Amino acid sequence: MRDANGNFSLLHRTCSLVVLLCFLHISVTLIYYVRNSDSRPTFLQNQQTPQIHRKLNEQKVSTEETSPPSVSNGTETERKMETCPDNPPKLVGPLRVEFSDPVTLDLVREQNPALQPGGRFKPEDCIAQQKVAMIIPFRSRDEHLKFWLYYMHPILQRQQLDYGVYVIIQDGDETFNRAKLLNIGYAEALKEYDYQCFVFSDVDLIPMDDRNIYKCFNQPRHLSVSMDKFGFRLPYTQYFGGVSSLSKEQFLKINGFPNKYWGWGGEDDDIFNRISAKGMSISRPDALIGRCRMIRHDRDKQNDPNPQRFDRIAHTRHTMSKDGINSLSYKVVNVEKDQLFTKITVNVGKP
Ligand code: UDH
Ligand code: NGS
Repeated sequence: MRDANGNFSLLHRTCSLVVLLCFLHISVTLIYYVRNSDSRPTFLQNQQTPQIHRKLNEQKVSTEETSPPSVSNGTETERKMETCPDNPPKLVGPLRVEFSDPVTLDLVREQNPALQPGGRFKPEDCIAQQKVAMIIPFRSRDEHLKFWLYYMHPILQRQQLDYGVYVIIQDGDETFNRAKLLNIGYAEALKEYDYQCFVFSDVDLIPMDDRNIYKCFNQPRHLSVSMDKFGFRLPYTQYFGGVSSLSKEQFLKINGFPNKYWGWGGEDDDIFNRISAKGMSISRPDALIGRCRMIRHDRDKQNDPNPQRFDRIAHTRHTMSKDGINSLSYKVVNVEKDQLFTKITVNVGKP
């Protein structure tokens, strides 16, 4: 009997101890949870409501390398909306990009019903961080332009940009002048809308990852850093060709781009020289996110390598204050507005 009593009392004490320990454990957990409610584990953060998710993204704004968000002077509804996040929620990451099956403009129009005339778009549920003009230098590359529009419109919409697409067409068949067309794109786009950022894109380059955001950063940005034709690496450190972005301030600081590079080559190196002459550096996405494909093609007519290019890039620092956006002259020949783009045909003169 004494044994049974002894066993019972031991059991009783053990149970009390277990209950006490459980109570202690719950109390400590509760206190810890209440004090740290903002730093819950990631799996919980991912299940939060969109509003909380947006807050988390907002906190990152100050640490990111982006330009300051735009100040909106929009409508009442716009004022109530929040700025779009740094990491737009609909991005999908790596993309399949290929050019074997041709696409039609009608298909691209059908697939992008949210576009406004001129290839314009604004996100519906938040205020875009930046107003971005996409500038494409162009002549006789219609097949490439269809692919560009087909791939880029959905990407740019997922990136939640307030953007417009400007195709700047060199009229006639004189020697091609890529950089001058880009200057014209800057000037013409600004006549239409208060753009703060300008993305300059060759028509034959498509990003392979939509996290490569086509916007502006604290330094001029080189976006096509990892091209298939160069084995997914930079051909040389100073390379600034293909796709780049500059804010209005950055563009004006370097007096825009040179107007005197007729024919192929060197104008992108001149732009690089301007940027470094003004004490800026190049910002780039990492090599994985910056992968892109180029549509293979033959050399264009009237765009042979420019024999003067080496001499010109040797003198950028002396020429850049006189040759640039401050000396730009051209004539607009035609403007065409489509759901997918604004095409501006221009007379750029000749060498
Ligand atoms: N561009 C045109 N039409 C032209 C020339 C150039 O639209 O006649 C535009 C187009 O946006 C192009 C960009 O200008 O993507 C740059 O042209 P580029 O000739 O400097 O560069 P790309 O990479 O060709 O297109 C480089 C020479 C290709 C030689 C190929 C030999 N297989
Ligand atoms: C350099 C050119 C750049 C050109 C780059 C890549 O040599 O303009 O090659 O060209 N600079 C000079 O010629 C001074 S590419 O292979 O894309 O045709 O962008």
